[in-house]
Amino acid sequence: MLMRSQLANKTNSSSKLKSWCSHLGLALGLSTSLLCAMAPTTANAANSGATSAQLTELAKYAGIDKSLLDSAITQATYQQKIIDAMNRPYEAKPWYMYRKLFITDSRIQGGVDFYLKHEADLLRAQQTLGVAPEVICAIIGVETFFGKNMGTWKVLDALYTLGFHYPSRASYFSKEFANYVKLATREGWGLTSVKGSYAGAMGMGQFMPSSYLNYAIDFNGDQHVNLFTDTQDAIGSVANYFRAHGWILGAGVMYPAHLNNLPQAQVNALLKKEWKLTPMDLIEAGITTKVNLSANQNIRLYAFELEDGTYDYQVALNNFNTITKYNKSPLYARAVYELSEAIATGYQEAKLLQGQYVAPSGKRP
Ligand SMILES: [Ca+2]
Repeated sequence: MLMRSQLANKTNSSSKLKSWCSHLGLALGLSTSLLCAMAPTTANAANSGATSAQLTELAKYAGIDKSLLDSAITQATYQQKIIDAMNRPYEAKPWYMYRKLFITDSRIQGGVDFYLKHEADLLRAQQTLGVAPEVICAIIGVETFFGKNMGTWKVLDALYTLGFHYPSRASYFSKEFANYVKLATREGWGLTSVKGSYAGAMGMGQFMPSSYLNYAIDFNGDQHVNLFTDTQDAIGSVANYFRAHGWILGAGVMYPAHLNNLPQAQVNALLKKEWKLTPMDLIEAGITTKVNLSANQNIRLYAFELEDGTYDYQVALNNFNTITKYNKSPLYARAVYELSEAIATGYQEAKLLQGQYVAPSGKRP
């Protein structure tokens, strides 16, 4: 996850590849290591490592003693398969294919089960952090299938390999390496004992070390932040990340847009406005939505490719933008949103069977 939002700032293809491989792996129930790291390993690729000056700089950045980094480096192992995975070309998938990977009956049912099982913590997250329970469920569902696929790489090896042997992303990953050492020291983890994705993302919500340090919280009061086996912490941490990135409880996420035969050139101009678009722009262009959008907000028009080659146009609101802070792909954000809606509906139905009516959450457009 969070790794993806940060990788997302770098617009090269490797972040997308990783994200895609991770997604595909999750969707197929495979680990990313199985799916995306099948190229042969070359031997002595790990000769060059960090310089002492570099480690001094990183220690200063992370606010830790350099000796911790020196020690960590000696425990890390270069993994050629991680480099291979990062280098594999990325092929963008259209929405109609992407959707099928994530909006599945098993993932929806998994989300309903997760919601029912952790209802009290999810509702507490909603009350104290202001984030919709079904969205927290959907994130954990998309990222790791509710904690089932959290990654099989040693995080130390992943961040060492990418931080010191992958020049195009070394600046980012070497900092994450230092953040990881800081985090592991704080939490009392053995450096080589923690597993994650091949990019070093950890736990049920796949937090990169910097996000773990900055946004993960102890939501059950045991003095540890454990996103691996402590579901309460995972729920609270995803909610806290969303809170910090502007989620508005009770506000809408996205709505279908009706173009009403607007010429394509004008549609393209509106797409290009990104988040500078306003509801007044839509009105002026003759684009309609079934709901009346509040005037005083920034919105964005997105086009999602359908199987027949046409596009499905949607108006995205602030909360959609917040989901893209977790992973910048609009496909990811829409998948999370649609999954969250399906989970919410399934939850209401399950509660009804228990004799309890739960009103659908009204959303202000
Ligand atoms: Ca805890």
